[in-house]
Amino acid sequence: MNRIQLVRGDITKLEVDAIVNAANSSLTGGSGVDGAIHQAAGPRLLEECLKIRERQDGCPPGEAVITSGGNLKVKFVIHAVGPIWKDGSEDEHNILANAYRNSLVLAQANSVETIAFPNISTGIYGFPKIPAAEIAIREVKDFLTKDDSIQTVTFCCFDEENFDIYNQLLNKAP
Ligand code: AR6
Repeated sequence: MNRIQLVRGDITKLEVDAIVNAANSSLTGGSGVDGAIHQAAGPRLLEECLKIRERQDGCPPGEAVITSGGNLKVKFVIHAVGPIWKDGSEDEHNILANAYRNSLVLAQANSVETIAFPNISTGIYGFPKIPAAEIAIREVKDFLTKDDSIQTVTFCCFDEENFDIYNQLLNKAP
């Protein structure tokens, strides 16, 4: 089976071991997918995020932290912080790659076998969608070649534009 899957829709509806949240450094929730995840998971998620915040003072861009799934049908939510897009000269590409890689490292450390990602940074944070998808796919493919504990990684695209971009890139010859 292909270890990389593509779906279009709401990530809070997926039944996987872990979903990734496109969070911000304060870990206190927000709008976009962050808002949808906190809304669906219930207040326990924010409580856990606040405990992490006390312990380590938030989460810098490129890093990720893990909580339970609250009321969601997942074991974990991995809160990854992507870069805010400026003009591409502020290390945004590497920070985005780190956000994907560090989420996968956390997933692996917690025996996650199935994980779904939203399109981190391509909403409010304004990262151009095509390079963001190229980075996401590259990081996931690289990780999966070195890891055999994660069975499937699902890219969950909410908007049609991202879905079409991933569809094209994933169906291109390697
Ligand atoms: N399921 C899957 N994807 C979604 C959903 C959903 N329910 N809702 C939106 N998306 P964004 P960012 C897609 O703005 O750019 C928050 O306030 C959306 O179409 O959620 O990383 C945080 O707290 C887009 O493709 O995240 C931060 O402050 C993708 O999710 C800031 O926004 C990411 O869009 C993070 O900005």
